[in-house]
Amino acid sequence: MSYHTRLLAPVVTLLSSTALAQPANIEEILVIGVQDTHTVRTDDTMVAPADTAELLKKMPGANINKNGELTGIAQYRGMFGDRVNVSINGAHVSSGGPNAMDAPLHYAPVALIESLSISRGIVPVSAGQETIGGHVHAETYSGDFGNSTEWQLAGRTYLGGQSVNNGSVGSALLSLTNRNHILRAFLMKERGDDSEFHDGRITPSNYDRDRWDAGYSYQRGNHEFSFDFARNNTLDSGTAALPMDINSLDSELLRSRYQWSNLDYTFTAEYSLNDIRHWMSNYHLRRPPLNAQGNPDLARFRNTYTSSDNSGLVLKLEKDVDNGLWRAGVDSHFSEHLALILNPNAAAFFTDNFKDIERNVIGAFIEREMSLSSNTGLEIGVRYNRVTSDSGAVDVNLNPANLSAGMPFQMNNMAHTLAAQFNAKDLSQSDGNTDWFARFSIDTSYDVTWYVGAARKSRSPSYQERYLWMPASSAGGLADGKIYMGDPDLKPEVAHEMEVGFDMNRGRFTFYPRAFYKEVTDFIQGVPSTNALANSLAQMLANAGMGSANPLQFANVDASYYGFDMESSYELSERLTLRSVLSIVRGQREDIRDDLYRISPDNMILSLDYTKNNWTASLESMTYADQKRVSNTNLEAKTDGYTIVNLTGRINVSPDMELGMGVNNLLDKEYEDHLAAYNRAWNPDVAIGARLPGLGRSVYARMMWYF
Ligand SMILES: [Cu+2]
Repeated sequence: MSYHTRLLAPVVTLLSSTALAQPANIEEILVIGVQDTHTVRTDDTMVAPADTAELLKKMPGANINKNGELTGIAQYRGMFGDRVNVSINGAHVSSGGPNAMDAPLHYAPVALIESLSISRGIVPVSAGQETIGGHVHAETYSGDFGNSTEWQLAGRTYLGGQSVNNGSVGSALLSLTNRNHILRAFLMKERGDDSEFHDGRITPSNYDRDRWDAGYSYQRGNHEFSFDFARNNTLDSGTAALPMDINSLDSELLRSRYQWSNLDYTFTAEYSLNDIRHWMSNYHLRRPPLNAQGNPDLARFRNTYTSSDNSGLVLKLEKDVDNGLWRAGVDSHFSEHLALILNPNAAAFFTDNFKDIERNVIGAFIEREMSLSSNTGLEIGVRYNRVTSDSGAVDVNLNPANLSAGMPFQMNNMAHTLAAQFNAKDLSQSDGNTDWFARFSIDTSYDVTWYVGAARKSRSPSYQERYLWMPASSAGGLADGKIYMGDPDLKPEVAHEMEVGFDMNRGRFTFYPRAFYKEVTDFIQGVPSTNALANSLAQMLANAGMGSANPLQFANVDASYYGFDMESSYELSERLTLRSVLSIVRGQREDIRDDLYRISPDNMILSLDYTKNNWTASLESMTYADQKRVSNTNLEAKTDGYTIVNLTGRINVSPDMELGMGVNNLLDKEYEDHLAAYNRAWNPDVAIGARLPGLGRSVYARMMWYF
């Protein structure tokens, strides 16, 4: 793994004319900053799993809430889901499924990405619209312009396999380039069987995904233009932590970018359009629901169709000035969602889980990066977002007349009453949210740059939090086994955060610690529902073997997060480097005594890297503390600590070819992954409701051939 670092503010080179008709001279101004991102480049990092979100485990403060092998939800400093802004080449993808089976990083497969970065701590307001919990950025391969008019063909073949699930991935990236044009294409196929753990298999955890991309870039003079199209089709893929599994996720992703720049100005326009169609079911990959006699219980079969249509536009202007730069822009993200629950055994049965949902965000921001003196730098910015959301009128038919697969008349009547109550509410909502941030850094010499930052960030409720009208588990992949009710009148949550730290680069030693505190007012969290009708319907459904009783109702509460994370490295010798990453976070309610749900346990990575001529090897330990600070509200189970050991090696057999091999969980340690939720699918090896185990030993290999 390598650290690719960027200054807090980019190095700004500019022409400055001095007073009194002196000839103009070129001088360099450096805006003092600290390392504010952590990047993992896939060329330098061996990744066995198919899910890009797994890379987050290696980054300070970051982790993954794993609901399936292709269903990893980004977590940063305790916040996750819609609170963490994920961008892929600058574009934001709104998940097709209301339980985030296709969390945003689903659309950036490991074989396609060049790098994955997190913003450490305070995120500039230009990074994205809603960044209350942080910012993750994936960059895919796009090819490089040549330096003559000659056309050149270049490419990369990536083949990989792993033993834990007989998984394999094959991909090819091709580019035809000269100095003005890039034509590119990408093709990928990956699949895996059910994953093994120490005492068995996680069923279902198989996956299957096809992907192709085609793109074009053009540059001439001050202009650069690009256009990309992708189809990302996920087939049967298990998500044992959720009530259903993926049947299909068919998506078309389109993005386009134009940039114009001269000495003083850079103008960027980005547009993206995503179209996602998704089917899932509770019977095609996992054992279908059974009745007391052990026969299929036709009334409990469910399949669900969902869709997401979303588009984004960003217009941004940067101007270089004497002591830094100005940056201003406007952006929009519009999304539409639908989720329809069906029973394949009862044609008339349906539930509008979500109907004609809209959630639109229009924002504007302005930022300033400046050097205050030769050793101090400041970055400030402010953003305003207008968030509007709405839902169509919902309907339901539990098909009570169908004796073999319908549901009782009484339940149907209760569901109808809930729908009517929901439809009578004012569903159209709009919020005006103001965010700001400031980061100050001072180079104190002695190889240390101190840094302090503060921000106010907000997030409007998700469509699930506002418009879930019938008790159900469609809650953005919380996977706590609870069922939820939404509330259209929820207010946006607002966080105030502070961060302090320093960067030390002293010869062979680097050390980047950060401490943070974040207070969130109107934090959106499920609290025990007081809706008597919803509660009794949930109880009746639970008695009939569907969902669970005692739903939670999304509500505005108060919460806080604090913690510490750091990355550090020490060159023991020319060839040997010791690296470490430490992440500690606490998240708690401030209105009652409770901890927040699904917070990463304290963890530390220690790694010894050896490099020689054309090969490298790395021995790594990942230690997780027990997690006893759990959410009583979410009935969260505690987990014990553990250490797993990983080994990797890579060799450049020729300048064009690299072979890599590794073993994850070398000692085949049996452990519970606190962030992997609970089993919802029948399995002889894991009880329903038990925490899903961490994966067993996996030997994996990859080959990369560049041409
Ligand atoms: Cu789904």
